[in-house]
Amino acid sequence: MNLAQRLGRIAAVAAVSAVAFSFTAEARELRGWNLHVPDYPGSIAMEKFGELLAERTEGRYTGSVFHNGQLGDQRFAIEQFALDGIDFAVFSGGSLGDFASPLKIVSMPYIFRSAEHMYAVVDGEIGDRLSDALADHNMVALAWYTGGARSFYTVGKPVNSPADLEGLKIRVPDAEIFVSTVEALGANATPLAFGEVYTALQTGVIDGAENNAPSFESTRHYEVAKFYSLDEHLMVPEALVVSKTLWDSLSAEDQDIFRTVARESAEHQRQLWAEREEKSNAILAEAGVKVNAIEDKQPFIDAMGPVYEKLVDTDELRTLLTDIQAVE
Ligand code: BDP
Repeated sequence: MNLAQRLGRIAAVAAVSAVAFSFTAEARELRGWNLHVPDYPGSIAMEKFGELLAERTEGRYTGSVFHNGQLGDQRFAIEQFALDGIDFAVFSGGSLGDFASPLKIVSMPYIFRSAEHMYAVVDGEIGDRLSDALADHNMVALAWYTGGARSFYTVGKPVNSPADLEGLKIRVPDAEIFVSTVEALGANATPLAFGEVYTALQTGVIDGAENNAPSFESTRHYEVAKFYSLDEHLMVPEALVVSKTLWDSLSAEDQDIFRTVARESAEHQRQLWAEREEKSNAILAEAGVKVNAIEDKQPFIDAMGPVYEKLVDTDELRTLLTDIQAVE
């Protein structure tokens, strides 16, 4: 889809939703962008955000989630916030990092010691700093979902060390952190939209990609890529954001409601995530995917020096990095 087609689609979607859902004069139907299939953990949690919002505001605000990237790919959707084309969304910290550099830091390779460490960082004061950094892009981050840990999946052979990635064309999301990380590991990073990866794998345009198990499974990429090598190079938090224009128009009471239901939806997403990971792993095993545990991740970690040198390039970002590392 080109830009004009996408804008046309957004306008059409907006018109339909305005007619279908405006059931009282004051009711405001919020449009939510989502990349994933409807039964994905984040998709269900976004729906829950909309439902809770309708319940707690007694129908003054309702949410309608457009799944499967129907409203455009991620970079395009992020840009839409500046134009008030989308009211809420869940975006990858890695993708947001191209717009607001602190988000890049929270998406650096091997930055978190564990999922608990990531939650402690984004749920605390640092999460507020990240949200502030998004203000210029007309977004407020209300809560954080987990994006799991991303690892490589390949068509031809497993990956045991960075040397195995040498010369391979690996699809990455179109954002600097993903490109830099995968290139530092020796592969040819190939940015492509999420929805284009299946065909690219099938036609041999790429040799592999990288993602968490639920995305690898829900996209059915495993039908083509039969090796999943768990180096877990990126653990990327995902922000549930609302438009700042909308946020600034809310009363203090409504802001409280929005924040509370966003946090409840994130709680739900994190629980669903653990269940979906298990289910995805079972589906992958059933489909004959060879999962490669990679006991020694040190060579992957050691290769990340240049990524840190290149991207953590201001005092503000260096302080943020140290602060993230200091969180217990
Ligand atoms: C998924 C993330 C999404 C990314 C996508 C991708 O939830 O934000 O954009 O991977 O690889 O896991 O494009």
